[in-house]
Amino acid sequence: MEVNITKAIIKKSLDMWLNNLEVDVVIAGAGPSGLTCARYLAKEGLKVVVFERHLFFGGGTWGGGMGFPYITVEEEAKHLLEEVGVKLEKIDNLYVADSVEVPAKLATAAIDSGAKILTGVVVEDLIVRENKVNGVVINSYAIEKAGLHVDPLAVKSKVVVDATGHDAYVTNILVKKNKLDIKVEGERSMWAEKGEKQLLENTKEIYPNFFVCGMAANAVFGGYRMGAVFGGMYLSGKLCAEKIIEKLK
Ligand code: 48H
Repeated sequence: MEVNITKAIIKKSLDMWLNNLEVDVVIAGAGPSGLTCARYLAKEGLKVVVFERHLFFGGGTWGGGMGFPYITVEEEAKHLLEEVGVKLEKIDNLYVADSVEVPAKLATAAIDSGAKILTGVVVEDLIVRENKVNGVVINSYAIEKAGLHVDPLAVKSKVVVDATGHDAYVTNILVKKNKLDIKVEGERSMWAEKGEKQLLENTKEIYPNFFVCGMAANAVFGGYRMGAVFGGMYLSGKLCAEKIIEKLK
């Protein structure tokens, strides 16, 4: 029995990794923007892998607002939660959703659409050839956390999306290691309405084959933070997917 358990896991993992070494899109970060982006890309039939450093998906959603277990979403974005079956209640001009239900349903929908979410994997670098991004360099987050000197592996992709949230981690690495003339501005203090609008303006391809979405997009371009309103994150993820689909057509 013990050997059968081990064999089943190793065989399945090996097949899965071999099947995901060359994909259409790699998304770094399984927060609300990354999960939404993954769902829309996979729905189009694209091969999508989401690498998430933590063992859980959902990014900054679980804790709601200051630990109160709800998030809010605006009218324009509520359909993106309704599509995945999230229950909403209107309070004043906003809709309120359960902060545990939302990531669970976004991830389920992304997986059911065909996206592969791999947790415990950190995107630590990029493959860049002739001024174009060609894939990502990955490592086990446990190895990184332990500070072990263990060399990474790599996955090839046509497009990479930075959906790593406030730190815009992957963009910072891209800029630093490739000496790019891109300034990562860092996000600004809270201004909900403005920050939400800026998310959409800032969701774009900022280097050949490299897109930013969600809070990472505002961090790159110096947009405002918005607190526990998430409509912009879902809309940004969807817009990013639409731009990638257009590019890969
Ligand atoms: C793999 C990584 C890496 C890496 C980080 O922070 P997120 O939830 O990001 P968004 O942009 O989808 O949503 C932002 C939202 O949650 C938020 O923070 C809001 C609305 N804030 C407003 C405010 O005022 O504070 O998710 C990013 C995910 C996380 O799960 C990280 O663990 C993961 O990316 N991640 N995964 N490789 N190098 N870096």
